[in-house]
Amino acid sequence: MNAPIRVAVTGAAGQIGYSLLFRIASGAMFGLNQPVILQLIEAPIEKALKALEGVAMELDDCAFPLLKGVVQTSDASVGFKDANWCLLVGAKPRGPGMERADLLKDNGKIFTEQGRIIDAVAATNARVAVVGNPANTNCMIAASQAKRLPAENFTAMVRLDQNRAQTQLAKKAGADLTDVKDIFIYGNHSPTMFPAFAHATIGGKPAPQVINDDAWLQGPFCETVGKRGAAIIAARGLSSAASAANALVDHVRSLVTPGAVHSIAVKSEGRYGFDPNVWAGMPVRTTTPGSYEVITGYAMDDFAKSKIAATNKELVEERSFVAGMIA
Ligand code: NAX
Repeated sequence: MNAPIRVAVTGAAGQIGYSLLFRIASGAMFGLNQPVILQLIEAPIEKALKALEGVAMELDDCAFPLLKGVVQTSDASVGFKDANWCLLVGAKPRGPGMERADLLKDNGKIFTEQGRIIDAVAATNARVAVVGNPANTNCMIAASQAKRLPAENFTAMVRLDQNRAQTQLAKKAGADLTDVKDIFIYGNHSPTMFPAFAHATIGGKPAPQVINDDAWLQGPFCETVGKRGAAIIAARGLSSAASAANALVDHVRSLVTPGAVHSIAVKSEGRYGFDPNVWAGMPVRTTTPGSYEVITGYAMDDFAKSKIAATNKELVEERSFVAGMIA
């Protein structure tokens, strides 16, 4: 058995937290030989902290063998202390009539502070994964505060979009889900993101050849994946939570599994035509646990280039709204 690692989770009493924490504590994220200490961070709101107490009681009641401790706090410098992984789930939701620019700025304040504190108190070489929306831009803001931790340690989650795309392709092809490979998400975690179907394979053959319906791939497929979050809200009355928690388990699990190929949002450095300083979804291959190399060299046709240009434009615009917050 390894020594326990510390996993900090913000927004721990929220919807996603309620699905996520039990998966981490059961070993789904870091494996069955890896004990964990959960460091749960909530906003300094009485109701949220009370709810967090209840979640911690339920964690106790699960008697998870791998769970070696639970910290509950609203103080980020306590919650991120010595954390090996910082999972930034908590964020301010968009209220009725709220402008996108205001949402970006309000969340920008949260992620500026969290980025600064993580850089000051988290473990050497801590990894940060951002889920709270707007995830790509929040990740960029947090990373901009870091002087000690390198930018590549900060990733944002597009795995839910990848998982959604994989399932849609399998259903359309009448194939088993596990036969669908190499479907990667480019750009923002928003309806503009691009699931690059041309590079996917189904049963080892190119997905466009198997599906044989380019109009569906370019139209309904991209639209269904892009607007899936809104469809879940319309059906459930609440945003995706269990599937988002599951996607974060997958995001981190893939990042600690050498050889795994998957999509994460990283600092683009100009790859695939993105602005060099935005965090954009793209394919990576995990090298050593927690580290990865971006897979470059996938050729993009005109359709793909136009989709990437659109999602890049949105990321650049988001950055312009928070320009004053980027250190
Ligand atoms: P909830 O509103 O249920 O929970 C959020 C929790 O965060 C609340 O308990 C709140 O008190 C807490 N919080 C707010 N500010 C905080 C701070 N400064 N420090 C610590 N905790 C803080 O939202 P939930 O459904 O759990 O969603 C969380 C975030 O995930 C939202 O921003 C949501 O938009 C985003 N999502 C991102 C997805 C992705 O694929 N990247 C998909 C799912 C989800 O929509």
